[in-house]
Amino acid sequence: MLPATMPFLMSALTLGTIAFVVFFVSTVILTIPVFATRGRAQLAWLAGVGFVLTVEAAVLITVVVLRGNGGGASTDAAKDGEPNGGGTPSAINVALRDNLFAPKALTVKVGTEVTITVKNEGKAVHNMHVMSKDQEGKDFMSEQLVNPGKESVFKVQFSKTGTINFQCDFHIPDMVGTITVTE
Ligand SMILES: [Cu+2]
Repeated sequence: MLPATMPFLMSALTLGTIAFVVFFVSTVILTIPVFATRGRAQLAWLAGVGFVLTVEAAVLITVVVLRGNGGGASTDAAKDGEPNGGGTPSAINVALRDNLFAPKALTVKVGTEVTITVKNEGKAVHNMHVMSKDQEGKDFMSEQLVNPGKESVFKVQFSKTGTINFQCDFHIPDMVGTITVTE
């Protein structure tokens, strides 16, 4: 939300500032006798101001549109890369999409309780079902049905290192991923 709206606000402010400066400068210049008294010079000046403002507005609108699109994409990319690098997170966010997990490869530390927040960013119903029964004696999972736009929070904790599969019960075998449990 914030990254998408900030460029727009900044651009709107920029446009407002430019309009104000041009208006201010116009007011000053029109008090100069040569512009105030001779109709042609004044008209030429006003036409110039109008042209500059129009170009500025067009440029800024283009910037807003481009930044809006780019910003959205980079926000998603950042979410995909969250925060499962080399660390040992105690909280992980996973997006549920149509039909994939983002990210689909998670890493957690053995013995550490990790809170997983899944958010359904798709249009279909999804869930996250961690298939740890063989290793841990039980599975972990989000709410059975996570509706579009909704979140579900659950905790996982593993007592052994290894690799554990997870899935969306509605979209196997497409919507799957793995949790690597490290030392
Ligand atoms: Cu699904």
